[in-house]
Amino acid sequence: MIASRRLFFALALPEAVSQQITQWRAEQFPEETGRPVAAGNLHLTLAFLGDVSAEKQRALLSAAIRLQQKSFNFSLDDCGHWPGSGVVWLGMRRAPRGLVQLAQWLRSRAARSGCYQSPLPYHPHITLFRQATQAVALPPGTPGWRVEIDSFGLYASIYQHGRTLYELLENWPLAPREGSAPEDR
Ligand code: 3AM
Repeated sequence: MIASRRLFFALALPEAVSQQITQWRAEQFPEETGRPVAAGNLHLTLAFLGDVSAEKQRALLSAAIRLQQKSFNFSLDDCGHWPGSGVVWLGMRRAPRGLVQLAQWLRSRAARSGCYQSPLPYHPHITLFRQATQAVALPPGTPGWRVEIDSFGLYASIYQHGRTLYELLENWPLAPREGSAPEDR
């Protein structure tokens, strides 16, 4: 039997930003909002793959290594609540083209490998709380953290001793941006 793992492609946040986000979250949201995601688990999902066999994982790895995509940056200047899925999230008003292209490419590659992809439009976000099913008073704004992204990774989601851990399996660099102007791409 081929072992399968629950996998997803995602962007990691710089540790300093994750710490600032969790501090801001603790100041802005009451404890009863939901189950907070641990600072080390904050991430932005690009494509969820589900349970993937070792064989399919190999095919996805070799496809990802061929991907050519430039680095990009974004501001985390938006925040919202999806009561249906119980998620309070941090996101961006305007997603850079590089991010949307990267996610679309990975999602379509995943679909071709037989990984079901939700038909809902892709909304890049970082989950702050889960199980937030009651009304949430959202803060009037966010500090708008600016994040520079120069790599993406493949992660395994592992549920162990009542906790979810994300293990980075592989990380791929994105190509440097032309020039040094801090513009979105
Ligand atoms: O980035 P977020 O937190 O929105 O909710 C899971 C998490 O997304 C999502 O994959 C990310 C890493 O676990 N996820 C879990 N099960 C899923 C499913 N069946 C799923 N996304 C889509 N379909």
